[in-house]
Amino acid sequence: MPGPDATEACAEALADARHVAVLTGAGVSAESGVPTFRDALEGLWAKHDPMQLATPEAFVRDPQTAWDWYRWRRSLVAEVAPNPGHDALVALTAHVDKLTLVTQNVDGLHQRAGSRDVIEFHGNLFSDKCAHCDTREPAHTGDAGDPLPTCGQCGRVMTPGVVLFGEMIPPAAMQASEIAATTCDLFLVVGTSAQVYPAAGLAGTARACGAGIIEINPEATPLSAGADHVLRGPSGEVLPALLAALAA
Ligand code: BV8
Ligand code: ZN
Repeated sequence: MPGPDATEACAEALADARHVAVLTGAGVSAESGVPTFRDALEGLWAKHDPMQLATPEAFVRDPQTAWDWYRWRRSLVAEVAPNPGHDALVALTAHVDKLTLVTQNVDGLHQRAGSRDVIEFHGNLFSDKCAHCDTREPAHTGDAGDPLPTCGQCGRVMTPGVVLFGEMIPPAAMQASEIAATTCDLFLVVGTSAQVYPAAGLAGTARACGAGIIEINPEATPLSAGADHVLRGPSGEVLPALLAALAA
C-alpha cells in the first residue's frame, strides 16, 4: 500500500482540482470477483483467449461459443457486488467541483454503486446489439447452448452491447471522453493495464493538455513513468484511503 505522504499529496491534488477525470479498467472490478482481461480465465474458459472471443470474427466463426462466453460473464457479474473502490468513486463526486467518470468496464458496477453519468467507453454487457443494422435490444435471456438471439429488424444473429476489438468506440462516448481529457486538470487512471486503444490514449491527451496524472494500480503500466503520482495498491483499498485523506 502507498505511504501516507503519497496519499496526502494526491488528496491535495484532488482538493485543488477544478475538474477531475477518472478512467477505470478491469482492475477496479477485480475485488468484486470479476476476473480482469489479463487474468487467466479459470475452469471452462481457461482454454479460450478473451482477445479472440471479444471480436466480431468470433461471432462469425463460432457464435455459440462466443455467446456462451458472454452469457457466462453476464451470470458472473449478476452475482457480484460493487466493492469499496466503486463506492469511493461515488463519494469522490461530493468532494470535487466536477468529476467525469469514463470506464472501459462493461459490467455496470459503477452504476450499481451509484455513480451517475458514467461514460461507458466499451459499451455494456447487459444489452444486445445488431452489428448489421445497429438495432439495440435489452439483453436476451439464454443459457449456454440455448438458441442465439436474432435481430428483430434484419434477422441476423446479434452480438452483446459491448465494443468488440476492431469495432469503433461509440461516437458520443468518444467525444465526451476526449472533452474530459482535454479540459480536466487532474486525470486519475485506475485499474487498467493501458494496453487497449483508444482508451489508453486518453491519459496521454490529458497530460498533453496540462493535467496532472495519478495512477492507481498494484502493478506498473506504460503510463506509470509519465504519472505525477503513483499509488501502488488495490483500488478497493487505495481509493477509500484517498477519500479519507481528502475528507480529513
Ligand atoms: C478500434 C469490451 C478501430 C469487450 C473491450 C486490429 C484491428 C482493429 C483494431 C486494432 C487492431 N490492433 C489493435 C487495435 C486497436 C485495438 C487495441 O487496442 N488492441 C490492443 C489489444 C492492442 N482497439 C480496438 O480494437 C478498439 N477499436 O481501435 O477501432 C476502428 C476505427 C474506426 C473504425 C473501425 C474500427 C476497441 C477496443 C475495445 C475492445 N473491447 N471490452 C468485452 O469486454 O468483452 S476492451 C477490454 O479489454 C476491456 O473492456 C478493457 O478495456 C480491456 C482490458 O483492459 P483493462 O481494463 O486494463 O484490463 P486488464 O486485464 O488489461 O488489466 C487489469 C489491470 O488492473 C492491470 O493493470 C492490473 O494490474 C490491475 N489490477 C488488478 N487488480 C487490481 C488492479 N488495479 C486496481 N485494483 C486492483 N485490485
Ligand atoms: Zn439487424
